[in-house]
Amino acid sequence: MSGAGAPTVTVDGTGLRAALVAASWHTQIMDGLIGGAQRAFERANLTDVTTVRVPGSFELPVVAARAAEAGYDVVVALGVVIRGGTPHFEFVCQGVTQGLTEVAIRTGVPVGFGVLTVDDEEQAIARAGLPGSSEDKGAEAVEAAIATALAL
Ligand code: DLZ
Repeated sequence: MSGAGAPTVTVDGTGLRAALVAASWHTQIMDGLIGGAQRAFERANLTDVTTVRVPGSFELPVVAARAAEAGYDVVVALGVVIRGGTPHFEFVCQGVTQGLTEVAIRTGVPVGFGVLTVDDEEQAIARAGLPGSSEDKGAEAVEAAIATALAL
C-alpha cells in the first residue's frame, strides 16, 4: 500500500478463487493496473483468476455483483475515470464507488477498489503501476481484497 499512513500488507491467497473485473477506457493506464494486479495475485500465490472486461467503469458494479454471486472468494474492480469538462465525471465516480460498496456489503464478498478517479492523465499514470509510476493501485486493490477475505 502507498500514501501517508498506509499499512504494509502481505497476504497468502493460496486456494482462493478471484475475479478481476476491468474497464476498458484509457488503454495504457488500464494495462498498467491489470499488470500490477496480476503480479500481486502471483505474489500472493493466488493462481485461479478469471479476468472479465467491461466497457466503462460504470459497468463494473453489475459484473462484480455477478462474480460475487457466482461464488468467487474475492473480486477486484479496476478502472480509470478522468475528469472532463462536464458533471459526467462525478456521476460515474459516484455510481461505481457506491455500486461496488453495495456489492461487497450485500454479498459479503470483498471487492478490491482499484478505480482511479483523477483530474488528468498524469495523475493516473503516477498510480498505474507502469514503469516510472510511484504507486501501483492495481496491486493494492488485490492485496486489500485478499487480506479482507482472510480476515472474515
Ligand atoms: C462516458 C465515459 C466518460 C466520459 N469517461 C469515462 C472514463 O473516464 N472512464 C471510464 O471508465 N468510463 C468513462 N465513460 C464511460 C462510462 O463508464 C460508461 O461506460 C458509459 O456511460 C456507458 O454506460
